[in-house]
Order: sequence, then structure tokens, then C-alpha cells
Amino acid sequence: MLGLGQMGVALARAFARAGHRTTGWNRTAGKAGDLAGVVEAASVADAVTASDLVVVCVLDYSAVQEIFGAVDISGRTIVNLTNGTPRQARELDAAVTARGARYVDGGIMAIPPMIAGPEAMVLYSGSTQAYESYEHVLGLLGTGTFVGTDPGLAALYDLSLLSAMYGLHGGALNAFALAGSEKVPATDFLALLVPWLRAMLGALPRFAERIDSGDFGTGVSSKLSMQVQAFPNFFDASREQGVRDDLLRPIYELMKQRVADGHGDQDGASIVELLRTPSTVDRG
Ligand code: FVH
Repeated sequence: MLGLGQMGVALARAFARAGHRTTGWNRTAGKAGDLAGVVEAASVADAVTASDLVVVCVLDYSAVQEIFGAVDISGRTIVNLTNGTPRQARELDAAVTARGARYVDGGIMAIPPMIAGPEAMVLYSGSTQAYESYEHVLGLLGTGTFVGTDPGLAALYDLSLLSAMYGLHGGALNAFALAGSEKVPATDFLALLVPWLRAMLGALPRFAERIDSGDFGTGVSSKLSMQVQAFPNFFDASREQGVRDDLLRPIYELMKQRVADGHGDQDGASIVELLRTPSTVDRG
């Protein structure tokens, strides 16, 4: 296990607890100290020599590149669980395979305390053969899903899912702030927020069908033109209640553009058409 930050420690612990001989290395030494069953290696080369399966989870891809540097990785299977972009994953795959190793990229959809628990999900892509050889070991971290042989896919899915999480969390924080402007305790408001969000998740299958079919206009019950009309209420209420409206502005701008483009009768899911278009906004 290369990298013993918060996530690396959780991963190493999961391997060791399952009885796997586990070697850990971290740039700053001493991190494996209190990890039962994990032997700390003095160098990356020692750690890579110790096991056929080399799992790496560090801050970013440049750290991964630095770590492998001139170390001999031939014959090893590298599973990189560091967060990055599809391009970075594809480039690392090319570099690693050129050096005689097999490469699997991964995206961890969990926080450290969730590792090895029932809700941890880890996405993998790259060499099918390599993944299948170690599926039983990787399965100790959480439910593993192999998403394709393109090494960039796990990172793409990871970032896509995280973008949904940030949207959800941002929306919930906005709701807490707005309701909280009248001293409503967040813990009380939760009783309304959670069932509401659960109900709204029910819209996603319909969104997905519309996105796949391109039909945003049949059976629409909440037209964009109607939704756009109601939006200024958010801004007025936010101003009056002393709450920032920054998180709501971007979706409003997209809705307005869609209506201005003549799609006011369509469903809100049609905003995806704008997200696919390279933005014309000058970002300086
Ligand atoms: N923690 C989380 O909630 C998320 C869950 C989803 C996946 N992410 C990604 O996992 C990667 C590691 O995250 P982490 O939580 O372990 O992060 P830290 O605790 O900050 O540890 C960072 C480790 O990276 C090492 N490191 C940094 N730079 C270098 C370098 N140039 N060369 C070698 N190692 C490097 C650092 O070493 P040290 O500072 O202790 O010496 C830590 O081991 C990350 O991609 C998340 O996005 C976590």
C-alpha cells in the first residue's frame, strides 16, 4: 500500500484485517506504526518488491508519478485509487504498461470510515485481466464495480458521481441557511428536507430516459418557463433574509438561456443540452 494518508491507512487496515500480508510505505515515515499487521517499508522499491499487487492512494497523480519514478514495477499490478482526471488515468496507464506492469485505475466512492463497510463502493477500469486476478482482494475495500477497459472511465464516473454529491450537498446547505435565517435549527428542518430530497430522487429515472431519448417535450408537468418565472422569489427571499444566493444563480442562468433559446415548454432535464455545449461565457 503506497500512501498512508487518511484513505491509505483505511485501505491498508482492510487488507491486513482480512489476513493479507500487507506492506505499507508513506513519504513521511512512521505512518504504519499503529496499523496492526502492516509492515512499513523503508522505500517505494522495497514496498513494490514485497507484493505483486501494488495499491497506491496519494494526494494526486503528480505524486503517483513521483513515487514510481525510476522504481522497477515490471510484472506488478498497479491499482491506483488516487483521485484524478480521465486523461491522467489514461496517461498513467500508458506509462505503467510501457514499463511492464498491468494497470487498473480506481475511484473510491467512500470516505475512510466507510472502507470495508457495506456502503463503500469502488469503481475500477483498465486491464480486465488484472482486475479479475485481484477482484477478491479489492473486494475487501467495498463493493467493486469494473466499469470498462478504458482506464479513464473510473475517473470519469468518479467525478460525475462527485459532481452529483456536491450539487446535493450544496442544495441542502442552501436550504439549511435559508430556513435557518429564521432560527430554525438545522436538526429540526431535517425532518422536512430528507423526505423531500428522497421524493425528488424519484425524478432521476425520468430525467435519464429523456436524456437518452432526446425527448424533453412529451408529458411535461413542470415546464422550464414556469420554473424560471418562480426563480426571482429565491433571490428576493435570500436578500430579504440575509442569505447568499450564489449557489442558485448558475442553474437559473442555464434555465433562462434554455427558455430564451425557445425551449420553455421543455422539462428541466433539457438543461443537459447546454451542459454538453462548450460554454460561450468568457471566464477571463
Ligand atoms: N479522504 C476522503 O474522504 C477521500 C475519499 C475519496 C478518495 N479520496 C482521494 O484519496 C486520495 C488520498 O486521500 P487521503 O484522504 O488519504 O489524503 P491525505 O490524508 O491528505 O493523504 C495524502 C497522502 O498523499 C501523500 N503525498 C502527497 N504528496 C506526495 C508526494 N509528492 N509524494 C508522495 N506522497 C505524497 C501524503 O504523504 P505525507 O504527506 O504523509 O508524506 C499522504 O500519504 C486523494 O486523491 C483523495 O482525493 C479521499
